[in-house]
Amino acid sequence: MAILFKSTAAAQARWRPHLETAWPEREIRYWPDIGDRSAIEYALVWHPEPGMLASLTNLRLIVSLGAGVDHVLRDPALPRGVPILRLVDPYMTQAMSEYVTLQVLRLHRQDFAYRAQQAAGEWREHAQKNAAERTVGILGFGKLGQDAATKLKAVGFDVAGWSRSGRGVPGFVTHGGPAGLDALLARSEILVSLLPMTPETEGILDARLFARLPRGAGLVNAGRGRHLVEADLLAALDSGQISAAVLDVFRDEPLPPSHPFWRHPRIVVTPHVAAETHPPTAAAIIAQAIDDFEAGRPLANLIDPKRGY
Ligand code: NDP
Ligand code: OXD
Repeated sequence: MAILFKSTAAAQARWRPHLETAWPEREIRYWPDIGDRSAIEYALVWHPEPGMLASLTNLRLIVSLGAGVDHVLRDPALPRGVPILRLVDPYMTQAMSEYVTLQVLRLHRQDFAYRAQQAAGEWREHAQKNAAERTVGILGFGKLGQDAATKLKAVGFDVAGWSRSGRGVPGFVTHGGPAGLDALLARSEILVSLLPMTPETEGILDARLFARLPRGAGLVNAGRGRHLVEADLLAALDSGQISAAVLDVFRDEPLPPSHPFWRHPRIVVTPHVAAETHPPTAAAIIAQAIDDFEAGRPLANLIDPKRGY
């Protein structure tokens, strides 16, 4: 029985010592030196090449080396019936909440305006609300969305969430499905997207959605780049419907050097770092999940391929 690890060379160097500590007794094979494919029962992957997983004829479990699974589900040859586990790591969740809190505060405290004024040497005050007077809406009220909401609420923000089911979350107003989206958008001066990438969410951050936000709303996208219709964001910034945006994820990563987002005065770009995987904690979580799987214990974070997340 062997475990395959497939990610970038840089990620492999970061993960390797932690995987070997987590599984001293197991054979771990690192892409591309994978040997006899039929011996591989577990595949730990980030952006596997389409068809690669199907070539592992005795595969029992696919583990995403990230919270999102869109990079696995995009494979048209994905072997049917092999369960897919995603990474849920409290260390990563904390990282995302730190990122969201920083960016929501940046928008709330009008940091874009003050940075521009500093560049121009301009001393000018703007009226400032308290956090309790600022409404924040979170698209995607799952593991990451709920934790970020809790931390934003602790700062004082008035936070509500939107999910597919609209299931209640103690302490928050929640909205669900397409019918609940209007209500969430209408009350969100700052909109944070922490949605997974699925056929239903692709392109959701578009002109139609921006038009339903209060004028001058701020946007944070840390879900996936393909949620955003880039031209619609640029138009909404030009018109003032969106006042500023913070983007961590992009349709093309790395973001091409010539891309207009890099130099836009009201866009902050970060290079997909909102919540990086953290091998010291993640390797132990994955090792425990595989032990549970082998012992027939239920796994908490299996995804539903039909739902797409
Ligand atoms: P979860 O599966 O825990 O939560 C997903 C949430 O999105 C759920 O609330 C779900 O609804 C909701 N949702 C899914 N589809 C729809 C839809 N069509 N309409 C409305 N709501 C929908 O995922 P996580 O919180 O762990 O992660 C979310 C995403 O964050 C990841 O998929 C990934 O893309 C991104 N991410 C980005 C990182 C970064 O560094 N930028 C790092 C880690 C993750 P319901 O509750 O009803 O199921
Ligand atoms: C993830 C990510 O999905 O880093 O974990 O984007």
